Amino acid sequence: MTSKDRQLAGSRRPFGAGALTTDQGIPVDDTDNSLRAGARGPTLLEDFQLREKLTRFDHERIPERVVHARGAGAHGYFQVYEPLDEYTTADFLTDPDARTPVFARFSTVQGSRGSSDTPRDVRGFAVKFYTRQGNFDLVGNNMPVFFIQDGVKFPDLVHALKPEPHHEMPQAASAHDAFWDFVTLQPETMHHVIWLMSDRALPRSYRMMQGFGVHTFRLVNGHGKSTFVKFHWTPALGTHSLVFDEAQLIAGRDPDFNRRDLWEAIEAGQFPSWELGLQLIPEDRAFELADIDVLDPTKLIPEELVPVTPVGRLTLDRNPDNFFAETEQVAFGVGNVVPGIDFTDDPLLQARLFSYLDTQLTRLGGPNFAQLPINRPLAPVRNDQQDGAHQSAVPLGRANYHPNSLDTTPPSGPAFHSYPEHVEGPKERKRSETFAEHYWQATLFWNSVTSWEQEHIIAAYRYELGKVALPIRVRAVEHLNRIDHDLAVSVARGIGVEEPVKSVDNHGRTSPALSQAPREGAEASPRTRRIAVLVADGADARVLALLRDACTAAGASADLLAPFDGSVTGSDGVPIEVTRAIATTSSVLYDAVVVPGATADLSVDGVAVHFAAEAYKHGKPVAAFGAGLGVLQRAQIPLTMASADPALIVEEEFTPEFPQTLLAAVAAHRNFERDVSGIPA
Ligand code: HDE
Repeated sequence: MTSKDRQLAGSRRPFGAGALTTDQGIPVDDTDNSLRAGARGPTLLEDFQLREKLTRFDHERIPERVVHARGAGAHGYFQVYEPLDEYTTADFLTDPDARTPVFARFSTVQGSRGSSDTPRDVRGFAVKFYTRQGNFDLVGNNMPVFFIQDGVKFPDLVHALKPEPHHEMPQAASAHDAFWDFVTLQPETMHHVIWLMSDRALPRSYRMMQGFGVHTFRLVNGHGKSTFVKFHWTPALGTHSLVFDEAQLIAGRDPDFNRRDLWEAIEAGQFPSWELGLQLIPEDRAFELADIDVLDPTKLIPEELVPVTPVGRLTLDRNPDNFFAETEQVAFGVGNVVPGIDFTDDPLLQARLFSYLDTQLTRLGGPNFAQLPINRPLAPVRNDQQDGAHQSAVPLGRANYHPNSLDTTPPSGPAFHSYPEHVEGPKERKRSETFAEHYWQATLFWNSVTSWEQEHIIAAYRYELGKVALPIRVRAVEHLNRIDHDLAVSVARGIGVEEPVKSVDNHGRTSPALSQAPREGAEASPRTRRIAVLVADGADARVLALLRDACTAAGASADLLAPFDGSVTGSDGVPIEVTRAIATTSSVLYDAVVVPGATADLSVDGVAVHFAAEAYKHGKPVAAFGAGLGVLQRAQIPLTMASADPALIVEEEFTPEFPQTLLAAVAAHRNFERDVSGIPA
C-alpha cells in the first residue's frame, strides 16, 4: 500500500454501507415509489426524495476531455535505480529508496468517451507522480513526435481530426477529408502522420506500448546546471501491435479491448511495468545535433546519437476503485513540475502550459479540482487562496493576502525556482528557420522499419487516402514522394493517383531503434497472452491438461472453446468443462489458436474453421495436431509452409515439445512475414 492509497482510503465510501439516507442524511426506506396523492394520483412536488434522486441523475455527466476522452487508468509506483543528483534535485529521482505513488492514464485521442479502444490513433500515456515535493505530471504519448510545431495550431489539428462539424462523422477515425486536407496543407505533420500510419497506432495492449514525453524538458541540479532531457517509457513486455483488420474487428467484438486487458492483467497480479529512460543532452551541446533543433517537437533524437539511459521502473499494481472518481476526474497538467524539472522554449510545450489548467476549470467545474482525492498531492498544500466552486477545505484565520502581519508563518524549505534562462528577442510571429525542414525524419522512420512494417504503412495510407477526395490524395502523394519515392509509387498505385516522378533521393540514413520488430535481447515472453484451444467431443483430457499447464506455467492462459457451451465428452468418456462456446467469442480476442485432435470433426464447423483462418490471416500462431489438422486444411491454411513459418505448428500427434514450440511462437507475437496486409503489392 502506498502513501497515496492511505490518503485515498479516507475518501472511500462503499455503496450499500450503512442505512440509506438522502444527501442531507434523512433516513429513507422506500426508493421505489414516489410520493403521490393517492396510489393512482399525481406525484407531489414536495417529494424531496424524488427530486433529489432525479436531480443527481440529471447532473451525473461532466464534459468529456476535448481530446483523449476515452481512457483507462491504474495506480502504481515508481522507483529510481540510482540517485540522479548529477542532473536534478527532484527528490523522486534522487532517492532510490523512495517508492513514489503514481496514477497512470492511457487513452485514445480522437474518439469520444464511449468510442472503441482500437481505432488507428495516437495513444496518450500520462503519469501523475505524487512526489514528496508535490505532483509531477509526465503527460506523454506512445509516439515520440507530434503533428505540429506551434500550439497555436492545436485547435486546427483537432478540429480537422475530430468528426466533421456538419454531421459529426466519422467517429474516432482519421480517414476523412478534413484530416487529410489539413495535414497535406501543413507539411510539418508528415513525420507524425507516418507514425500514425504505422502499427504504432494499433497497440496490442497499453501494457505493450512505449511512452514518450515528446518535448525536450530540462533537468536542473543543485548547482543550477541545466541538462536537456527527453523521457522514454519502455514496456517490459515488448512493444507489440495488432493488425489493422483485426483492430477494426475488435472495435465491434470488444470495444473495451485495451481497457479490459489492463484491468484483467492487474487483477490477475500480472503487473504491467515500464522502464523510464532518459536521453540527456548537455545544454551547450544541443546545437551539435545537426539537423535537429531540440525545441522542435516534430523531431526525435535518434537513440544512436544520444543513447537512452535507463533510470527507473514504473509498476502498475492496483485498479481504481471507481472509474469516475479516479480515471475520469484525474486532471493532468504539463505545468505540474517539481523542483529540479523545468520547461524549455518548445512552442508546443509553451502552449500546453496554458491549456491543461484552463481545460480543467470547465471540465471539473472550478478552480478547486486539485482537492479531488485523485488529484490531491501527498505534499502538504498551503496556498492561502480561497473560495471558488466546491471548496472542500475550511480555511481558518484572516490572512488570505500577502504580505500580512497577522499570520507570520514564512515560506519554508527549498522552493521551486524557474531556471534563469536568459531570453531576449524581438516580439514576432515567426518560426525559427531551424524548424523549417519537414521530411528527413519521416524518411528516417521509413528507412528504419522492416519490410513488413513498410507493407503495413503502405496499406494504411491506401486505406485512409482511399477514402478522401482526389485532389487531397494527389497532394498526399506529392508529400510522400519527398519522403521516399517507392513509398509514394506504392501508395499512388493503390489509390488511383498517377505515379509521381522521382524528385528527391532518399538520404539512406537509419535508426534501428525506431523499428517495432523485436529487438535483439529484448524480453520476449508469452506472459499474459491468451490462447484459444478449439475442442470437440473425443478430445484427450490428458493432452489438454498438459497444454493448459504449460501455458499457465509460462504466465499465459488457455481457454477451451467448443461448438456448445458447457462441456465436451473426453476420449475417456469423462466430460471436460469448456470455457465458452466458440460462437460467443472471436479469434481477434486471442493471441493464438490451437486445434488438438478429437473424434468429432470440427472441420465441418464453419465457425471453428473461420476462427483458425482469421487467426492465420492476422499473422498469429496457429497450431494443430492429429485430427485438428483437418480444420486448418479446411481453412485453406497452407500446411506445407510450416517448415518456413515458425508460427505455423503442425504435428501428426501431440508431442511433449508441442506446448513449448507453441509458447515460443506466442512469445514472438506474430509472424508478420505472412502477408497480413491483404493488399496487392
Ligand atoms: Fe494534450 N491535451 N494538448 N497533448 N494531452 C489534453 O487536457 C493540448 C499534446 C496529452 O489522460 C487536454 O485534461 C494542447 C502533446 C495526453 O487526462 C487538453 C496541445 C501531447 C492527454 C490538451 C496538446 C499531449 C492530453 C484535454 C498543443 C503528448 C490526456 C483534456 C499545444 C506529449 C491526459 C485535458 C489524460 C489532454 C491540450 C498537445 C498528450 C485540451 C493545447 C504534444 C496524454 O488540455
